[in-house]
Amino acid sequence: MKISEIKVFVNCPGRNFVTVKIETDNGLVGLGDATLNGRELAVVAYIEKHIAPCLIGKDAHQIEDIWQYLYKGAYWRKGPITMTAIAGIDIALWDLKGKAAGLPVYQLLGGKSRAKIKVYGHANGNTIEETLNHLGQLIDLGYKAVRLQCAIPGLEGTYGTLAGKKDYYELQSSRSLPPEQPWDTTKYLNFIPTLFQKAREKYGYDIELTHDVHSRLTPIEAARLAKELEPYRLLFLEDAIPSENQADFTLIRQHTITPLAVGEVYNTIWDSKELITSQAIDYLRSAATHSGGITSMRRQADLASLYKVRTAPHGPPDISPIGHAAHAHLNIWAPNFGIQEFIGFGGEPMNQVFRHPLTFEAGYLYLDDQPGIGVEFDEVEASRYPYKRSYLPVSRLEDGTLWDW
Ligand code: GCO
Ligand code: MG
Repeated sequence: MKISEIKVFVNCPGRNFVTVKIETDNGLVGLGDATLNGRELAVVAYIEKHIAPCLIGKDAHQIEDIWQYLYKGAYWRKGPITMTAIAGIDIALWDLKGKAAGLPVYQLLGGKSRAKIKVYGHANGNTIEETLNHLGQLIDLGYKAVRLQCAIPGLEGTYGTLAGKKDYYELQSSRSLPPEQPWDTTKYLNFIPTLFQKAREKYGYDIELTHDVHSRLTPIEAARLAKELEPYRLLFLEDAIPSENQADFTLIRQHTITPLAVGEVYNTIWDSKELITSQAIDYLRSAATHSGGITSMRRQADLASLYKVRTAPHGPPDISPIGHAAHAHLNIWAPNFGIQEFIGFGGEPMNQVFRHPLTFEAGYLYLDDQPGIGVEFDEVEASRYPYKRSYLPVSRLEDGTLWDW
């Protein structure tokens, strides 16, 4: 099964997605997701100009060797562009191997550890009341776990206020340049515990709740928030601080029993190694699409399992259905799977472009048995939706200082 062609597509059927298609000399096609929100074209160039020419003629079954060749062989290791490019290729190769074997990818990983995949949704709102109504709707849909985000009084446009807007955080700015949002830690810290207090008063303790700080606190501020949230028993507090400095999590850990989750901006096992081996976190949130594909995620899950850290893959709308399906295979297999972030797919035209094997029912995702990853990509339909430049917002303090996000 030799690689005969590698094509990369970048389209915007509602969101920008980078899709890798690998063709083989025995007529099979493998698909991978290489979408890096706001930096899509850099990954496209990396694959088209630097990777694809080296892979033509290689045996598509040699997934591990190709992974090592792209990681070690480039000399330049790690980083989101490199690791998203490797992920796009790696996921497509697993898809091909599954199709060649006539088996879903989870079977190649070792089979099912569970029948269905527990997910958490997002409840957002401009006010506590709006957020809690949204939470109520998700509970009615059967969600067992929900992330709560709410606009902070006095901080207009803070993220969390975009409920119902299909383009989510991005594509919000009419200028198609990064939108700017205000940030104030004091207002935020004064407000968030009340959101969770009210949620528990209204809905009790059976529904699991999480919160995403989006890296906006310092370690000691994060420790205070996590401690103040203890009575509301979060499933986890996500990205409490910027995550470059792994040792910072130990400081938070010393002060609180609120479980901690991190990893959506990580791209290799090295980024979370200290966090896992020192048991400073409880959930690892790296994504197949951004951290080297299924080959790398499998290793991360195995390392994490030795230290009782569970997986909770990043599942935002800026990962394509191919990336979500790759997670579903990993989640069905991983003995230490925790929970999957899932807020649904974008509807039309996205569903015309990608046919995927996932069904949501009563708080769980179900994965259809199909060979490979199980996603089909309609490239003719996709070509009707050209790439649109878009960015995540940036945060600034009132005095203009650029802040973490
Ligand atoms: C999450 C993430 C997203 C990211 C987005 C960046 O927890 O789902 O924080 O909301 O901001 O995926 O591209
Ligand atoms: Mg997050």
